[in-house]
Amino acid sequence: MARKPDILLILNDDMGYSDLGCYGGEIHTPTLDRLATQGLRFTQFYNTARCSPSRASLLTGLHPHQTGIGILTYDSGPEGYAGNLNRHCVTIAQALKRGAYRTYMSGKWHVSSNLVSPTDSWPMQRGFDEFFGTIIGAGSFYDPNTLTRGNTNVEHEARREGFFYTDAISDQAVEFIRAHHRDHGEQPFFQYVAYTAPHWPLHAHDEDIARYQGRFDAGWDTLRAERLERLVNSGLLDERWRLSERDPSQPPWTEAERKEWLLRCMEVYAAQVDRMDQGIGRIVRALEETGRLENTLIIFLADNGACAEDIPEGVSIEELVNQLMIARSHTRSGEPVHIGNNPDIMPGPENTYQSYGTAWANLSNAPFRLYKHWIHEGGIATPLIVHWPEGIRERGAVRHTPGYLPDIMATLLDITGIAYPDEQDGHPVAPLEGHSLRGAFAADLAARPPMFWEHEGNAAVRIGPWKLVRKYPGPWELYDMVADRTELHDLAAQHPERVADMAAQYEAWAVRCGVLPRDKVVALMRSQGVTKAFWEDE
Ligand SMILES: [Ca+2]
Repeated sequence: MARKPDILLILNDDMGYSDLGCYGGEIHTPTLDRLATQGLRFTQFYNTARCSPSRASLLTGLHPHQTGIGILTYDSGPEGYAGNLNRHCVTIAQALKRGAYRTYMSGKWHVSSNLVSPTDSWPMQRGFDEFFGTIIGAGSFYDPNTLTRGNTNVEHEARREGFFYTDAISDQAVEFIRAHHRDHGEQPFFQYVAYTAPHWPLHAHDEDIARYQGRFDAGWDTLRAERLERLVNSGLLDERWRLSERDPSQPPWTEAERKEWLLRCMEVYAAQVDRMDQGIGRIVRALEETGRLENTLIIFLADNGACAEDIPEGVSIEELVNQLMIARSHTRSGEPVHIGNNPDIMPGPENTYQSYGTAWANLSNAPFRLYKHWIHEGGIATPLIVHWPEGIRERGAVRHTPGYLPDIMATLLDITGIAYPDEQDGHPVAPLEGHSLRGAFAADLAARPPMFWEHEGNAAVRIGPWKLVRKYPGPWELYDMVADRTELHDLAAQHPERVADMAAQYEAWAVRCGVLPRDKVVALMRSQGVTKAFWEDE
């Protein structure tokens, strides 16, 4: 029997559908472009709209609420919203270990509420043989909080000259591959590489930022139209789909103020993605040099759509630094960090902490509507690149088969021939929710079961061409995704019976998976003394 493939699962953080070069964007991503032209690009793959829920779903093949990750990882919250990966799920690492895989992780975890002491929801207790990365969901790229190796805090490792988290994640992944090949070369490996780029704060190197000087000067309106044109020309999107309107809260580019600062924000964002691609290049090279690339299944995707969150000036440093642990008050050399989107301060260096804001996120998600947090296409549509020379015959093809995060576990088990367990460490495990996409490696699949999403009351169900979607607290909207994937023509009024049927299927799913209505979540959090949930700001 042929050796089981090595598996490299690469996830990044808060990136739009059309940012990568091979998905119509301006950003220089030669490594991902190469993987796409020698592998497959999926056009209708979906995440779960937010960091922690997406990671929980990706890792377990379940829906986030089933795993204890209803919203994020704060430990205040009712059943199903506990903020810790619970015992009724298994991770891909735990499942693959049953098939003699060795398992490695480099990067962001973000499915545990305890950031300080190891718990059974930390990576080493969830099937990983080796772990280097952060437990928390965001932070300085120069000096990340909760930097951990195994179960030990190693924040001191960031104090060395030249440390940058994106590079550290890449270099660790390379080292894991080389050490595995040297010490366990006959065994297959699973490696999960979870970048924090390009999540805020906007941190990047001058040389990477310089590459984008002038690249975005045409402004968001022109660039959104150009992206759609490239996506259509490359066969990823249908020419019938119209560009969504510019976000109504944002001015036309011609009327925008503080353009020098605005451009710098987008240039730094691009540089963050660029730096990640450089690192993926080193990882792919390590696979080539060890002779493992041909039989490595590489999967790349993003955890949610681009993020429109502003980091206001005057935001509480106490909250960000001490309570949430997602920022540092001072640089490693002792300078104060300026937190907030102050247009007099150019983002990039360690003493800044900014985000690129709504208008650029609107570009990142072009041609779709809305952002991270919402279940409209801008929130959940992600690039999905699959590369596996020994397992995929076609080169550079595009697949329109819809899929979502629980399908990744199902696909990996299908390919490796490993059974999904019904118990782990004595605890019963919920049945797998995903469906294998292995068949789509050869050709588009004809049909798939319904897909469901919920996050903060925003929700959707997709059945065949129909998508029923709700922006909390608004009513259900209905879209024909074959005719109108950019969600511009709400057909709910024309199809009341279809709306009622799909809404009923959604409600049944929500009850089965432990989804609580948003007002109930808020009320329960209030009753536990939480005066304002972090996610209510957004
Ligand atoms: Ca994210």
